[in-house]
Amino acid sequence: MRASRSAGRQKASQQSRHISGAEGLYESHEIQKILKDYLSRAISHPRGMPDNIVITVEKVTQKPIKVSLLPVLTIQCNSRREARKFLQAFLSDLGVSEKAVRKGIRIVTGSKAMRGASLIRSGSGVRVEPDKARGVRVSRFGIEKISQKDLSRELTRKGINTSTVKEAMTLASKVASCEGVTAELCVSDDPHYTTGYLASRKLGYVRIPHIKREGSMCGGRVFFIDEKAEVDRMTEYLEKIPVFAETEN
Ligand code: WAQ
Ligand code: MG
Repeated sequence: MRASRSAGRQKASQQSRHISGAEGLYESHEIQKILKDYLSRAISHPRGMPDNIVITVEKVTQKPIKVSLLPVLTIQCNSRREARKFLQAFLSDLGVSEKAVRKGIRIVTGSKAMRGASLIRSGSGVRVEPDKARGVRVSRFGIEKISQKDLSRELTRKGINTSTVKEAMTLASKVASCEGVTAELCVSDDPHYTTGYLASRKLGYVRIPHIKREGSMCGGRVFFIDEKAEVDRMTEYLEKIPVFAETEN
């Protein structure tokens, strides 16, 4: 689902502002319910009322690849300054250069809302996604039924059992499973949602409170990728290959 609002007098198809988006991988009997759910999300987003909503349903014939659901952890963080320090320290540990980190933070806290994610080379800090306005939109990811239940139980215990967290964890698990991805940085574009995350195969899904100021319209995602990673192959995997995350038992 993609909801947007046209900027000024231009038509929605020309220059438009991203309001809300969502995607997933579902069984055919779930479609009706999901469509209703996506529609209500589109028209009740805190970023505003859209004037254009596009919902696409595609049949997926390829069997989903199974990947591990990342473990979740929330760090104690009380300010944006602290959040920035955590990011710099964690990303530097993962081998991301200071230049790349600075660029990544600038993108996720900037005012240009993208629909998708930016790809940044971990060493040089060069930005390489094919479409800079749109970014790479991760799609075709879901969570295996039993794991969904296990996860809900765990998140309930931690007081964070929301679809926002579950969807973000599922998306992050697909991204982390992509060859060439070092880490993902995410800041919600919801002005009232101030917890973001840093995710990687090595760290897991690390939630960072106070990553942005309450009321801010900024938000975005950055995937830090290997210096030599093949962008076309990664984009194909992230956008097209069906993936199911599951907990390891
Ligand atoms: N693929 C790539 N980028 C995306 C996608 C996607 N499928 N969906 C969203 N983005 C980008 C886009 O630039 C958005 O502006 C930005 O990410 C934020 O998207 O554990 O809700 O849907 O409590 O606002 C984090 C949860 C929630 C933290 C993240 O993201 C927690 C969230 P949003
Ligand atoms: Mg959002």
